[in-house]
Amino acid sequence: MSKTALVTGITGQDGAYLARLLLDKGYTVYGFQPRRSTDTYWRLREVGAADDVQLLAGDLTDLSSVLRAVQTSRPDEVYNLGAQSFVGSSWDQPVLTGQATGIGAVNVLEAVRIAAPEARFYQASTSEMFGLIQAERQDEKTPFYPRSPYGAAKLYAHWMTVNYRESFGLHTSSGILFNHESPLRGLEFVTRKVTDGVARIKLGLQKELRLGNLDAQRDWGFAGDYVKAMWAMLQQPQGDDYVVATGRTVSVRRFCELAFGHVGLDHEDYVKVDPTLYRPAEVDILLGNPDKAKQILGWEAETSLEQLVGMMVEADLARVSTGARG
Ligand code: NDP
Ligand code: GDR
Repeated sequence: MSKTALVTGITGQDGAYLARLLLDKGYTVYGFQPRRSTDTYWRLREVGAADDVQLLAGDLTDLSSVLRAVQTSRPDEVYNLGAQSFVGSSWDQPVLTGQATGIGAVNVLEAVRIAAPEARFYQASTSEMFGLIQAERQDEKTPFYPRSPYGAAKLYAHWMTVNYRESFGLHTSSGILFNHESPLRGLEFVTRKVTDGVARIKLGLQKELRLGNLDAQRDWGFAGDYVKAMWAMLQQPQGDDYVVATGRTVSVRRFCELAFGHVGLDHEDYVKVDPTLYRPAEVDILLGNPDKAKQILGWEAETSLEQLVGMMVEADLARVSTGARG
């Protein structure tokens, strides 16, 4: 019999790739979706999943709607991807971030505990929880020291995921995912801001690209690879925590060099540093150790940074030249 999954954050980057993956595996897929006044389905359309997922309206901050979604969908697996996920906005909206990103996860855990205790639960945890803690490579045993309201809210959700496993015996897993990007990434995140800027500059629609801290280093992978790790975690006999990363880190400057270089331009001619885009506190370097994911889940990043940059720049060139949304 086919399985049923409930995915919060289904209209986001990872939600779209995960929906596609689950549909391809024969799942019935329900998406939990907050009401918005504008169309938020462009990503689901891009992966050809918009007509195949069943959407349930609600908000992560509203336990009654989360509970109803779990009761209606009767899921075998619940993926909690919904969140206020932009670190930059989290200083402007710390309370909302705490409610959606922190309490929201607990609302989903509670709904699972009440209405579907046999369901397996995935929490979208993050390398931002490591924050200030530098290690040769950050792994499941590295301590946490979040540096933003977002990181702190995610850390609460992470520990609640662990606690619901240990206290109530629920099958809960926390994927500590490092940055993952794609042509479906939101424009506010630096990689997509860069590849969209490269496309506009190449096509003569923009003259320069203003960025903040170019020295920050990130372990960037491809979102399409990372959703496979989420699914693999829920196929294990026990819930657990896993770091998911590529094991390679580069600076924002180097990302710019690759992206501009892809269309034969020199980033130094176009990138301008704008100090107003610096954050109140920065996470200087993230570099993950995905050995446990490889050993237990058989998961490895399949897409190189160079392939990822090429894929994103090409998608933005096509989008900008046709005026397509995204
Ligand atoms: P996105 O920002 O693209 O998607 C977030 C999703 O959450 C959207 O569908 C959004 O809906 C939804 N959402 C926001 N607030 C609420 C709310 N109050 N109630 C219900 N839904 C809500 O994020 P990604 O796809 O990139 O990331 C998925 C998850 O993984 C997030 O939790 C993120 O924090 C986490 N993560 C992401 C990483 C990355 O590099 N991408 C790395 C590690 C963790 P809408 O668009 O309508 O607001
Ligand atoms: P991050 O992603 O904060 O790592 O969170 P983001 O792309 O926003 O920033 C990465 C680094 O780039 C620097 N930077 C800029 N960032 C943005 N957005 N815009 C700029 O103009 C700019 N210039 C420099 C930032 O300072 C930072 O150091 C992402 C999100 O997906 C989280 O939800 C997720 O948990 C983490 O990745 C892992």
